[in-house]
Order: sequence, then C-alpha cells, then structure tokens
Amino acid sequence: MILHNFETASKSEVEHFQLQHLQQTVRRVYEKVPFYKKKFDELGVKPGDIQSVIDITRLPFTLKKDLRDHYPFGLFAVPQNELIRIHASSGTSGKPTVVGYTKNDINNWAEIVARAITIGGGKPGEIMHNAYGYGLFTGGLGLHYGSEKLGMVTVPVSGGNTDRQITIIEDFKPTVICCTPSYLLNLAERMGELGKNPRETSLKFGILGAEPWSEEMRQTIEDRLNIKACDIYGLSEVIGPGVSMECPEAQDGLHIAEDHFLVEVIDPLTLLPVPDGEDGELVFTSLTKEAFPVIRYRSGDVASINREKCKCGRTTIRMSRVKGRIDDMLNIRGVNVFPSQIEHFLLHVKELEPHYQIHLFKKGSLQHIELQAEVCESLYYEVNGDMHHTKIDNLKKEIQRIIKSHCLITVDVEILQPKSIPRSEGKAVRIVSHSEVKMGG
Ligand code: DLL
Repeated sequence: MILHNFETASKSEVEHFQLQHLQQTVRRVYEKVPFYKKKFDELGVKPGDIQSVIDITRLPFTLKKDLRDHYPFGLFAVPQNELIRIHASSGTSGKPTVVGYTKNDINNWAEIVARAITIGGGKPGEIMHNAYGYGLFTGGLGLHYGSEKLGMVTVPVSGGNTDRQITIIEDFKPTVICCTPSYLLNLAERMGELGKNPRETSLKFGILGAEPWSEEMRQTIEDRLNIKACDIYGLSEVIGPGVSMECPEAQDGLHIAEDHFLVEVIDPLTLLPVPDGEDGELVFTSLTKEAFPVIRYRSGDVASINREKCKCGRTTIRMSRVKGRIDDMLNIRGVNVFPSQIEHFLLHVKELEPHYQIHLFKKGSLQHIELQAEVCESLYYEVNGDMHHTKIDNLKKEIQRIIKSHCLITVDVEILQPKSIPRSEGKAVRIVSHSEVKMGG
C-alpha cells in the first residue's frame, strides 16, 4: 500500500501514514527476525512503545556489519518461498551484503522508481536508455522495473560496450538516459572521439546516481550533452535506487519517498540528531518492506535534509546531494575532506578534464594525497602533443593553491596526459589507497 498523494500531502497526513507503517514494521521485525528481537530486548523496548514517529529514536541502529554478520539470509523476515528476488552489494570490503524482496516489495519498488523517473522528466511512451549494470547490483533492474511500470519503452543496455551504446542512442532516440554520472561523461567523450556531437542526441534528461558527484560535475554534464541532469539516490540495504530523486525544475535537493522510508540525520559520533540543514549521517527505516525491513539503518552517507516546500510544488522532505561516505572521508593532518569537495574545486580549473583520482599514501601515521588530474586536449595539443613543462608546473601550483586555500590541505599534484585516468563503466573509482610510502613525494 502506498500514499497516493504523497507528493503534495500535508505533514500530518504523511506522519499518520508513517506511524501506521512504522508500527507494523517494528512488530514484524520483532516477531520474525531474532536479531531485532534481541536488540530490542537489550534496550528494553517493545513494539507497543512506538506511539509516535518520534519514538523511532528509542529503537536500536542497524549497521552494515550486522548484515555481514548475518550473511546471507539471517535478517530476512519471510521464509524463502515468499521471496522472488535477491540482490547483493559488491562487497569490496569483506562479505557482500545480501537483500531480498517479496512480490509486494518488487511492486512497491517499481512504483517508487516509476515516481522517481517521473520526477526526473521521464514520460510514458518515450524511450529510456538504461545503462546501469544489470545483475546483483540494484541499479539496472531497479530502474528497469520502474521504467516499465511508468510505461516507458525500456532499453536494457546495461553497462559497458560504449560504442554500441552510442549507436543505440543514435538509432533508438531515447529521451532519458540512466547511468552513473561518470559513465555519462565517458559516453560523451567517446561520442566526441567518433566525430559525433554529444549535444545533438535525442536525450533530454539524465537520471544519474549511484556515486557522489558535485554541482560542477552536473554543469559539465549538462553542458556537454545539452540535457537536464538530475540526481537519483538509493542503497541496496534500503531498497536500491529510488529512495530519493531530484526534480529538474529546482535541482535543489532530492525528494525522499517518505511514504516508504523514514529518514533521520545523525551525528555519527554522538549518534544524536542534527538540526535540519546541517550535514550528518543519513539513517533510514523502511516502512513498507516485507522481506528485508530495516530499522534505523546507518547508511554511512553524509547529507542534510530540508523540509521546506520545493519550487516544483512537491511538499516531500528533501535531502541534499550526498557529499560522500564517512568511510571515504579523507583526514589529512586533522582536516576532514570529502573527495567531492576536491572535485568541486578541480572542475573549475578550465585547463583540466573532469576526470581525476585521489591517490592516498601513508607516511608514518599520516595520510598523504597525490591528486591525479588530466590536462585537457586543447592545452595538450597547443604544445604539440607534448607536456609543456612550464605550463604544467604552473598548473600544478595553481591547483595546489586552490586546494590549500579552499580545502585547507596540502596535496601533491600529478598532471597526466588526456585519457590516462581509467574511465568507469559504473561507479567511478575516485580513491586509490597505496600501502607503501611514496618516495620523494
Ligand atoms: O548504488 C543504488 C543506486 C543505483 C542508486 C542506481 C542510484 C542509481 P549500492 O550499490 O548499494 O546501491 O550503493 C549504495 O552508493 O550508500 C551511496 O554511498 C552511493 N550512492 C548511491 N546513489 C548516490 C548518489 C546503489 N546519488 C551507495 N549520490 C550509497 C551519492 C550515491 N552517492
């Protein structure tokens, strides 16, 4: 069941709906998932104690570690014969996290994503090019089911095989493309190499997410492809893509599907709520999920929330774009910086391409950064296809100065030839950690 007018509903209507579903979810996990029963009992809290939405703060948090500890199916709230789908995260650090869906979960998710695509500019009957990876990753199938539910003609291209994607875009004439922002830049770059103008495709809207990206990256994408690029957010533990979606009218925060997910923002150290508008860790509680409900799941993602009505007319609570994951926050001699903050400044440097990597080295107990950035083709060829040392040295110094003055950290800068940083087909790798010390750096 969903709240049909959720996009314009009053706060009290939304809260009433949320409370009913929160109570059901809490009862469900208490009765069906021993892990939650144990945690609730340890805190002395019973499902009947949840009398208002605010009472959620009495419940325990759930961590990614809890999912790993119960690998693969230990937190599922339904028997296997009620499941119809399983997804899993890639598990870069340790065991993957596995999530399950009942038929109702898949239907709700499709509805949530259909709404998200509508918010992002998709319309029934138009063509949607889906270049998110299909498979255990939730991006491909999540957007696929949502797009079909909306009635869009869905092209399940998946990731990779970029030249073929370009031909398909030319021939099928989609209006919407769904992929990571870094892959869309990659596609645009390849179109240029093939002598095609990326501004002249049929595309009008990009529904881009699954990785952090900055406002400057948006502007670069919109400019290179002549589209409106909007941010879609989600995480497999909570459902997958569609937890929130930005509208092209305002491009000012992502509308959270708050009839399905209750959001809190906490200080990751004190675990106390932070005021609206201030950055903190996003925490989600699912309200309608059957197979894999989550209670106060700590996403590890840093953002803020805003309860004001959006310019587009929707009254739903919005979250800011995600600055980054707490795990990816760099701590350089006591100063905390997210890669997306570095991206923000780097993309202002007109001599650079929007491709970069942050290489981390340890020097004793200290972290040290080498920022690798690509010089743009025009500067590269201006000096006869060779790196002009004085120009490159000046560029390095300029980047160091910008990062020092805005991010308050000292970085080494390596300027690379065009196209030397690996291009992504899905989530871009922005941080590369090295265990050894970089000599002479
Ligand atoms: O990335 C789901 C997704 C697919 C979202 C397609 C959007 C589009 P996971 O693989 O479980 O799920 O990774 C979730 O990716 O906790 C964030 O750290 C990051 N992430 C997802 N969307 C955004 C975004 C999918 N729009 C993790 N901005 C999350 C920044 C994002 N980070």
